[in-house]
Amino acid sequence: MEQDASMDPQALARRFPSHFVWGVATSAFQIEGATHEDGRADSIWDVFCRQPGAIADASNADLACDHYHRWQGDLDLVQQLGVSDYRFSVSWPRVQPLGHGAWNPKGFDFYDRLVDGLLQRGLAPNLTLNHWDLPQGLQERGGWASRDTVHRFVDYAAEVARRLGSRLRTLTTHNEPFVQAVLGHESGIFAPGIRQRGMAIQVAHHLLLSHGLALRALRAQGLECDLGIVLNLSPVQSASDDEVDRARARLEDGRLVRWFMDPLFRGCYPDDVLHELGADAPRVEQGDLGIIATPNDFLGVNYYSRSVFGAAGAVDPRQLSGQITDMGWEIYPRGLTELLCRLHRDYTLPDVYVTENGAAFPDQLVDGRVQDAARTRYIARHIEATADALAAGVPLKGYMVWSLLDNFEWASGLAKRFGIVHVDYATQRRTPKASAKWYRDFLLAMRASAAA
Ligand code: IFM
Repeated sequence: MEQDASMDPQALARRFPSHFVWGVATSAFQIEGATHEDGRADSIWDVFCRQPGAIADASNADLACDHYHRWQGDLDLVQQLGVSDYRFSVSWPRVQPLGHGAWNPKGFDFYDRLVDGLLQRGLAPNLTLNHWDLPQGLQERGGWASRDTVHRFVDYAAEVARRLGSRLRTLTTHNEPFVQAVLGHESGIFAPGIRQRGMAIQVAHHLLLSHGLALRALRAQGLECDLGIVLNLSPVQSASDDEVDRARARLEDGRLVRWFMDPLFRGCYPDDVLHELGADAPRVEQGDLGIIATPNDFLGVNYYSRSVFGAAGAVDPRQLSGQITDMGWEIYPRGLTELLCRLHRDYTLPDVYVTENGAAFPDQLVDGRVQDAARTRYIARHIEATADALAAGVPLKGYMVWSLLDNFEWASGLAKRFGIVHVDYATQRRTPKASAKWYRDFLLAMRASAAA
């Protein structure tokens, strides 16, 4: 493997404080399988997977990593990495099959065991309530486009917090509201597969509103763990200095970054995006923006790449630096530092975590090993970029790799592998890749430098 300075675990470890949080992340739908077991009902993604052509390789998540049955071995793998934290999500239709009405005790038993299993292994649980798998029962009542779903989410949040909250380190309301709103309701390439821009904007508003209301409800019930939200963010750059390119890049920054950051941290939607939306602007009731701006204990940032826009639209990543992952996303570690520093400059931030960062590559298992040098370099260089942001004063508290396991990569199906642990879907055998070994060595170096 080609080495560069950033890949030396010892040198990198010296750049972080000993209390920095290190983790790996997953989500329920992508790993659990057991989609029809112990009372779980359909989520919008189960239904979406059945639509011909929706999933690139025609796979589904019925089995995925079979984590529902293999969770103990998977938590052992997490422990062996030497991380302090594990980020996972609760499947709403597993614990409340229809998204309203009756709770499912067997569903809660699973998360009870999972959280206890983490604590027994000395791992801090970081729970996400909504990582996209809305109960289909709620979609049939209008889904996130309906204001009623906001209140159903608050009920769900309160029940999960009542049962599990005292054992968590952090609780996240939503993962990536942009993706749920825009890919799910504007481009329609994700569940529930709708193509209506006005609806997408209303969905985004309801996600944000439910976040603020849930925070208030959870604090009122005395929940003590840290509460926050996770956004997918990127620096959005202009293809040239031309004013038309710059204007388009600024608008796209508004759609991706400011549309979510401004209401959460300033209590308003950005004027330029509102203006451009025209009749598609969201219906906002009095008091909504104040609720959305309820203070967070933390902000999670999921970072994979930058975006570059010209007047004609997004620039193909292959025309940029030339280094791309299996998703076709450009490898641009410096963008993580740029993004975090910009957020720190433009907003008053709470604690910040990089809650997802990682890359898909077409890994091959050869003689029982996966030599994923490209992923190892990707992770090391992004940890280095995190250290640069920390040194610049960003209130960073942790970093988590996406993902622990190869898993169901949504509309791309099982073919795209993000794991630092390889999963053979035919046998369900797990094999830590070279990147997992590098991460473990880095975390050992972290411990050694903390002890020194
Ligand atoms: O797999 C997803 C995850 O569910 C949300 N963030 C991006 C990842 C890679 O596409």
